[in-house]
Parts: sequence; C-alpha cells; structure tokens
Amino acid sequence: MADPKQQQRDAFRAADPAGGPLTTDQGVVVDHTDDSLRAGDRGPTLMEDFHFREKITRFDHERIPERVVHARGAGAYGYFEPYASCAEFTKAAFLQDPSVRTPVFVRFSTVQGPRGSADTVRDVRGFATKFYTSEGNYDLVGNNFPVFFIQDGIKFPDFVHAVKPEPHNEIPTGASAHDTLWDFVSLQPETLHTIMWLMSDRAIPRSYRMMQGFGVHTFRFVNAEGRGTFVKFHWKPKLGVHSLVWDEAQETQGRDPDFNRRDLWDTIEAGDFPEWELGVQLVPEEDEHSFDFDLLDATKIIPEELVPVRPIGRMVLDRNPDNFFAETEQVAFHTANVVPGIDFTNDPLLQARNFSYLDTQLIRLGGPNFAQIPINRPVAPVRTNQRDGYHQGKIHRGTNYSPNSLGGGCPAVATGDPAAYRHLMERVDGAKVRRRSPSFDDHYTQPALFWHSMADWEKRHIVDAFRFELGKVAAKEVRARTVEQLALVDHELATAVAEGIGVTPPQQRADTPRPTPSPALSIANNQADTPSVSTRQIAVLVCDGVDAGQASAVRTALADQGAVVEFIAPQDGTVTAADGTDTEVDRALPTVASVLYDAVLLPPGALDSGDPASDGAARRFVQDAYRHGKAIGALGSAVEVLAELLPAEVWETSGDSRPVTDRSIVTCGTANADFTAAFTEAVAAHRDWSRPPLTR
Ligand code: HDE
Repeated sequence: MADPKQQQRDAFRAADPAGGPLTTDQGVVVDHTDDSLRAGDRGPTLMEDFHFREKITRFDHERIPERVVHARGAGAYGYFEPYASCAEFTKAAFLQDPSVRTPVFVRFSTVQGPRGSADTVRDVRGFATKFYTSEGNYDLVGNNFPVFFIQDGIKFPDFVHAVKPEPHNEIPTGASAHDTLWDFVSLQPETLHTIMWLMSDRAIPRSYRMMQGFGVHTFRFVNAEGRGTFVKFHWKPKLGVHSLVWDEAQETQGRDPDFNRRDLWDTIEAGDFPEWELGVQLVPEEDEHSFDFDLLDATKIIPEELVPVRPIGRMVLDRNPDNFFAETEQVAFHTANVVPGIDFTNDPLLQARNFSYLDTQLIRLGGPNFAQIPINRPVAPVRTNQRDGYHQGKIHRGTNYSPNSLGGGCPAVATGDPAAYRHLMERVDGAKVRRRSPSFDDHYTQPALFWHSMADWEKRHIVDAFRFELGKVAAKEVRARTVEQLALVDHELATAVAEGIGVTPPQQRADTPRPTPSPALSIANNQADTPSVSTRQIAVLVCDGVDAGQASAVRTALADQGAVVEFIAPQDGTVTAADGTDTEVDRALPTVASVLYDAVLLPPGALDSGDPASDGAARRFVQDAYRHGKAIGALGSAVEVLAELLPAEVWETSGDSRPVTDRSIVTCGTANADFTAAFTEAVAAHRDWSRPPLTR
C-alpha cells in the first residue's frame, strides 16, 4: 500500500489528459491550437483570441526565480525507518518504532551554479531531506561536507557573493576557480577547513548515491523527560563514498551535464534503490565544553574517533517525482521545520539559517501559502488561523483568530499536551554584543586534521585542485596570500601548492598543528561493506569481427550482479561478429565517452575494426579509462593491442601481455570464470589510484 505522502499526492495529480479534449484554463474545449485567430488568412492576429493570449501569458510566466544558492538539483521520494527506538534521547515520533516507515523527499544539489549548470562541477553538494512525519514535517537540510565555510550567518552574503560568478561579467559558471572566491578565502581563515574539503575529491562525487550527508550544525535531541543531548547527523551511503577525478569531472560537464541527475533517475527507474544509513554523534549536555573546539562552531567536526557515529536508521529512495517543477523545484526546505524531540543550538550559522529559508521561499514561491503546494504539505493535519495571501488554495470557513468563542474556540491550543512542540528551556543570559566567541578562534587545527587524515592519492588530488584553482586566479597577491594561509595548516601542502602556481614556497614554521589523524575522514575508509558492481556502468567496445560470444558471456555475468553493461560500436545498429552472427549495439561510439562509464571491457577483436578513425576513437576511450583509474578488462587479441596503448610499467615485462596484478587491468586469453571474477573485483574497487602516467 502507498505511504501517506504518496496517497496524498494522488489527490493532487492533474486529471489524466487521456480523459477528454484539450481545454483552456477556464475549461472551455479547444479544437485548434496551432494557428492564432486572424483577420483573413494573411491578416493580423486578433485581440479576441483568448486561447492564444492565455497560452502565451501562461508561457511567459512559466519560470519562477531560481534558488539563490543550490539552484541546480535533483530529487526523489523514499522512506526512512529507525532500527530501534531512540526514546532515550529523543521523543521524535519518527525515531521510535522500527515498524513505522516515514515518507521522505530528498533533494540533492550543487551550490554555485544556476539551474541549468552542469552536475560534475567542483562544489559542495546539498543533501536536503524532508521527513513527512506524523507530527509534522522535519527537514534535515544538510550538505555532503560536515563543515561550512563561515561561522556566522551574517557572512553568508559575503561568501556567496565571492564564490558566485563575478559581478561584472557573470563568469565563471559553476566554478570556484576565480579571483573573488580566493580573495575572500585568503582573507578569511575560517573558510580553510571547508576549503580543504572543497579541494578534495569529496567535491566531485561519482554519484549522489555515493556521497555522505551531514547535518553540519550541532543540533539537540530532547527526550520525553525534557533532557537535551547534543547531536550531529550523518548519512552514510550503502554503496560507499566514491568520487570522480578532476580531469574526468570536467569532461563530463560537456559530455553529460546531467550526469548525477541522470544517474539518480535511472537507478531508481531500474529498481536499484539508493540507500543511506542515518547515524548520530551524541554528546551529553554536561560535556559541552570538553572539546578543544566549540560545538557551536560549524567549521569544526567532532572526530568520529572521539565520539563514534551510532547508526539509528536507514533511508531508501524508491520513487522518482512525476514532475520536476511541481515537486523538485517547488520543494521548500527549512532548518526551522522541526518536530518535538529535535531542537536547535546557538550555532550562529544555524540561527541565521532559521531566518533565511522561510524568507527566501516567500519570494521564490510567490507568497506565504507555499506549504499548500503538494510537495510541501505535511501528512499531519494542519489547522491554523493563517489566512489569505497570494495563491491561497483553500476556502476557509469560520473564525480566523484565537482565542475565539464564535468558532467554538477552534482550533484549540494544545495547552499541556505532551505532543506539542516545546522549546528546550535553555538558560540564556549575557551582554548584548556583536562579536565572535574566542572559542571559535582556531582556524588551522582542523584543516590540518583533514590533510593529515588523507591517503597519499587524496593528498595528491588536493594539491592538484589547489594548483588548478589558484592557477586560474589572476591576482598574484591573492595566490600568495592563500599560500601564506596554507603554510599555517601544513608546510608540505603549502610548498606543493606554491611550486605549482609560481609563488615562492613558504618558510617552514614551527607552529603548524599536528593533530592525530582521523581515519574516518578519508574516502579510502568509507567504502561499502561488500563492494559490488551493482549499478556500475561498463562499456564493452565491439566492432565488426569481434568475438561476440565472449563479450556476451562476460556481459551476462556482470549484468547478473546488477551492473549496467553496454555494447558500444563505431555505429549504431548491429555488428557482424567473427562467427558471422549479428549482435545488437547499445550505443554508437561518437555519442558516448569513456568518462560516462566506470570500466571498459575489450573482447577479442575489439580494437581492430579496420577503420582507423573508429579504432583511434576506441583507443582513446581505453586510454581515458586508464588515466581515470578505471578497471580495464581485455581478452585474447585485444590484450596485445592494450599492451601497445598503456605504459610499459603496467606490464610484468615490457611488451608482455600479463599486467601487473594490482593495477586493475585484467587480461586473459579467453573469458573464463577466473577472468570474470577478477574483472568484477576490479570494477567493484571503483578506481586504481596507483597508475603510472600515460606516456603514449
Ligand atoms: Fe543554505 N540556503 N544557507 N546551507 N542550503 C538555501 O534556501 C543559507 C547552509 C542548504 O534543496 C536557501 O530555499 C544561509 C549550510 C541546502 O531546496 C537559502 C546559510 C548548509 C539548500 C539558504 C546557509 C546549507 C540550501 C536558498 C548560512 C548545510 C538547498 C534556497 C547561515 C548544512 C535546499 C532556499 C533545497 C538552500 C540560506 C548555509 C544547506 C538562501 C543564510 C551550513 C542543502 O535560504
């Protein structure tokens, strides 16, 4: 049976267009919509053509303002279920009973670019979840980084102005590699921790399904006795955390700007429902001051080694929206949408957000009634005295104030009802000041913690990212000032960056922090419990003369494990295999690119179509896969060609066709079970970061 949100949606679905003829907005039947009403065959259009005017007017008004940040996104429905009751910490109804599924809608997004920008840019990803609970809507409006760029929300307009395209020419779109952002960063060291995340591979996720999510702020759980516990929220993807490499991400922006959006849509359509585990870090109120950073400072994490993440439930996304605009575009998340049992802290970033979201939605969604839009409607009953305004969709009757007697005192105020929302009675006193707490002062220890927790390949990618970004900064003094800041984080990092961008390397300092690494921060330590090829995209290059039998055998074995395997040939249609049979082609080589796949398989004859242009394109495909660390499988005669394409170090001995075993290059004379098993393992491992550079 459909969950309550899905049942509610049914009532709002537009009538089936097959149910009758085309009409105007007023319900008048239209029998001709392709020509405007005119005076004579070649005469002017008439004002009285109400159908023409209504059609064009509605079209003129189809767009609403896009989100000022997080404009580009993709969303899906699903459900959340807790593993066990969390009553000890929170009275939130949706966290009590493992048999109760709460409907959710999740929207993933990039931050900087406009609605039509590419998915695979270097950016933070939004990860916003709306829980339609029995007690009203709860929104966990998080990101895929656990920290944020600034400590106080009053700086948000400055930060966003700096990272957005520059005001004079509106360049660059969807990118942070420009002067104003780095100018701001170099002058605002509180940004450094999140900048480290932004320069890491976390900022170019392979898929929304393979990202962690974080609530970022410290929130509060409150239990039935009124006891508060600090809480940080973590979403952990079942598929593990996986990223692209920068070169690949850039090419993907052109090859498929909808790469992440399409991935989410296609996998849900295919029934491969993405899943995350919700975890919490809990800190008793009395331990508030036991860390060497402030829990209210959103530029800090609580290392998982200090406070472990406790799994409390899982979320599955199992349904695509029916209509992007109605649902994904009009959804309105708000940090202040909380339910009893979840409360705020005085984090000044969170406090600012609690003002901003409602405010921005009033203009974006055209007035105060946007909670009536189907995607935003709670499944819990709504009874308010709020009335009128733009787009009022209800016809209220009776009184609209409280207290009243003429309306029978309804809706009654739930005085004393334990189900009512009560703010935690936190004691607050202090002088009215406009200043930052000194406990927010340390801007360098946690960037260093992040850096020292990275695997070597992650460090390399971070240095490359800094060099790319700063290399695009025209103002030399901004480059130099950023390196000065990095020198306060780590000497090796600052030196490596400086050397790549023409800045004098800094002097070694004695005071750079050396925090104990937190292994949980490395992507390498956030892998799936059981790595698999499920939902991985595998390209099998085929052409006339290929050994289609072997190709199909491997395809079947991989598809049986959930991989999406496609035959790619120089042209669409069919190829004639070596044995004379025709084999169906899935895609033509000119319409795809290596960057759109996780791995490539070369059956015997794959790179020998006889057409030099096609063979050249296929070879580039393989070399790109190599450069991006992807698994490559080759069989029979294709192994010899592969040996010509890849660097000599990859092979046991130069020219030999046996690859070094740990390079995710799997070869065999024929497609036997051992080959399939080894190739499957290589694909499931996602990437091989140890490859020598491509020299040919
Ligand atoms: Fe947002 N943010 N934000 N943000 N944010 C918005 O709300 C804002 C921050 C996040 O898919 C806006 O409806 C301020 C942190 C997500 O619809 C706006 C500050 C985090 C989304 C806004 C922050 C986020 C938004 C724009 C600093 C991670 C997309 C449109 C105090 C924890 C939600 C809108 C969706 C969207 C304000 C900082 C996440 C303008 C003032 C920290 C995922 O209200």
